[in-house]
Amino acid sequence: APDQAPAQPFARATPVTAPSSAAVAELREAILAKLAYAIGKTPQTARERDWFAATALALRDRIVDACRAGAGQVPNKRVYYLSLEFLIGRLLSDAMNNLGLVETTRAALRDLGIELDSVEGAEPDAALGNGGLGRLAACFIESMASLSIPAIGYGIRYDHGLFRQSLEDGWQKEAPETWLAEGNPWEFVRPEATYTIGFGGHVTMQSVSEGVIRRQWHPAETVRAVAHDVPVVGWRGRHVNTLRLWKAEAETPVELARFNGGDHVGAVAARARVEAISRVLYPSDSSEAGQELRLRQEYFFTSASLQDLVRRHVGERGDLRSLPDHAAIQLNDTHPAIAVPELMRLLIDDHGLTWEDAWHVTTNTLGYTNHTLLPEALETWSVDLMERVLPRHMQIIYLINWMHLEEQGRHGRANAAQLASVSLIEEANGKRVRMGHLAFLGARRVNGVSALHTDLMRSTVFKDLHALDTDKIVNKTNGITFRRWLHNCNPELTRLAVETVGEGVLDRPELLTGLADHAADAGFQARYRAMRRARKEALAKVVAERTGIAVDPESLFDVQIKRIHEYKRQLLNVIETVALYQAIKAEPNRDWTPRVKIFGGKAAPSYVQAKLIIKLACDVARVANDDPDVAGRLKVVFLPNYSVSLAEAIIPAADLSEQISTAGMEASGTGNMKLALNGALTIGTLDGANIEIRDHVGPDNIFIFGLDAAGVQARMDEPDYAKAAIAASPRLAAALDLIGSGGFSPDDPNRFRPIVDSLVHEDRYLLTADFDDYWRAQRAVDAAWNDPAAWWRKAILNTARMAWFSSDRSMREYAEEIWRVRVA
Ligand code: GL9
Repeated sequence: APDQAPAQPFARATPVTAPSSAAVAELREAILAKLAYAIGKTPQTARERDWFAATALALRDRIVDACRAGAGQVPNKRVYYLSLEFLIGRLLSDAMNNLGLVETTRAALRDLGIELDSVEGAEPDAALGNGGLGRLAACFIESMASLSIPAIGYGIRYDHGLFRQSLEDGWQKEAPETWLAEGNPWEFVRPEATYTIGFGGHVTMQSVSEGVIRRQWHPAETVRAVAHDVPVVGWRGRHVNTLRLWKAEAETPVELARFNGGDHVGAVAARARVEAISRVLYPSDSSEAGQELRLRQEYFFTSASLQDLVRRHVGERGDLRSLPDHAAIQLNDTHPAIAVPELMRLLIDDHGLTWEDAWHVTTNTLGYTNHTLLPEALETWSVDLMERVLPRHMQIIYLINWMHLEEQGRHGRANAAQLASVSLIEEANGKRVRMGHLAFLGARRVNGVSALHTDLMRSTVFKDLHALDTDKIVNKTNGITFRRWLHNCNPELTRLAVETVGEGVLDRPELLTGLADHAADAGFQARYRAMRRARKEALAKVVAERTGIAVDPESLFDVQIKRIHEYKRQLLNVIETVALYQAIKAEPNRDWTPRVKIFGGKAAPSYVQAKLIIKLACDVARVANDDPDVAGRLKVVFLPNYSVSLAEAIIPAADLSEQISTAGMEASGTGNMKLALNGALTIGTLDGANIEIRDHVGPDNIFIFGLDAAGVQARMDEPDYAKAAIAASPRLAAALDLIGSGGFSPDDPNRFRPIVDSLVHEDRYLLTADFDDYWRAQRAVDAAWNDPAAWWRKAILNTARMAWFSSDRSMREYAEEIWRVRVA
């Protein structure tokens, strides 16, 4: 299929000693047996997809073997990672690499006349997430397995993951994604792990003894949550964890009486309604307009996961009051924040604990990670909706809030403004439950995802809650798994690292620092450049196949890949592209640094402005790519259907990494880490983890520009700041004129007026304020590129100094300070 991402065209570097012929023969026979008996095909009738399924099933057996080797003893403490999103991508290369079977598998398939690359290419991405938040969960699950931290990831088994994006004349079109269309060879269905999830109904009260009232929820509607387990094998196959994804199933598959009465559609209508819960991933990045189905999804997977872990604890330990000693439950953003009242409900209503005991257990078991401070992304649910869908939970929330506000009074903090700011209920526009506040109160630790973001949590959104308990908020800077984002996606760089600093680097990324000793070495630089060259040629092929645009691998590949969002400022990059286009046309004979601007990313389907920005990038691309005046100097590419596997092809080929969000708005970023690790130099603002990346790679090896977070706040208070900035920058004004007057849209000259108008009149993301400094930084990039020895030294130093950003480091920090579990 044209939008399937390419498989890696190069041999992986993991220097497993050449596979023994016995191991190859054994795996070959295992694959053939799967092909025959599990798939029902012969080598003659098998398609690539069948070979993929047979290979995955054969490898899954090895994962099960690894799992059984470690089975038997009950771990002292487990981590439960609750996340509405797991953006996994493909699993085959992870599994092969972590089992040390890449070369064995390649040889086994080659014996059968099949190329591993084409088999890898036949695996669909598991795109059960939108972006950074979901991909972080996938990196964390892999790291926990690699560190042998006993963990279960809990999420939803969406039938349809993130939509497929196509570009029709530059306009984004969405189509359903169908990763399960041909089954999923990695998963085990576990019908014995099925739980009943309720919605709606009413709550009864019953006096059980003097002063003790038992409340019982009687839901009006129920749905079954059925576990589907995907085993996650860690590095060197030492440990296997489980990703448990819940599928919604109706209690009654068909209402037979209605069916027999001739109402064939009505007979399955109720089923369709409840099964909608796990049908589709919500394609929003950050904000979602309080839809009931979304609340149902959140409660569905949270309740199933808590019921599951409570049952396990009771089976293993008996008394639920010891739950905090044996379980750490991490809430990935507020999506599972309903866990706070749900755990209270299970402990009190179902298991008879007192309120005090239940609150102690809850607040010593839960942790909450915040991933954004953007106001539109902070979840709130209307009290009306909550009372209708989750009446018992609403009672518990009110009681938690009442006790919390009482306590404020006892501490003499009872002024109205303070109480309003720490209350779980927001009263501004109709009563709404603040899910961030709820998660904050219910958790023992609350964490941000970069140093700056955590500081901003303390000083803005959670300021007053923070004052009540200054130990609660801690920082845990994000990380990325190097197995996927270096070893699997960049075999040449991995081979180079292994040959330079030794094989131990695969286990201990801090050994990468040894590369710094070779950063100025001409011979080493040549090999590093050869790596990049190979990757750029491979990407150029992908670009040609997908877009028909020819790009020259000699050019600087300037990459911005991420969700399309105004705060991420793809528009700043596009406007700079326009200004560069104008500058080249004005002075065609200057020695311009040849650049290819590469964009990739999806816009939420309802996000009109983001879709218009995609259209603008595509229109600018068409005009610039057709203009002989800039040929050889500037190319612009928008790669459709950005995905995890496309990222794996782009990142090792990038020379420049665009991380240009408005300071204070990108909580962390993780693409910034992947690109810098692979040796792309960052052009970025002092936002999120960019600041820590600068601290690690050194200020000379990164291009920083623009206002910092404090500067942004100050500028926003100035009247008409955008008009003033545009007036002061002829270059910006000229670029905006060309865009606004139809220079890139002669068929519809007013098409981009809304974009220009939003900048002039509002510019909420301070693009005009940062434009000139961004231009300056881009020209500094040009100059640096023209000094190859200095450029490649910087690139190598980036790779050498990014070790700290391994998600293994993040997981060790969570384990020690939040979960209190031992890591070997
Ligand atoms: C995000 C932040 O915006 C990112 O800066 C951060 O790196 C990740 C992971 O912590 O979380 N929060 C958020 O809602 N999204 C993030 O990427 N959005 C999506 O996942 C689409």
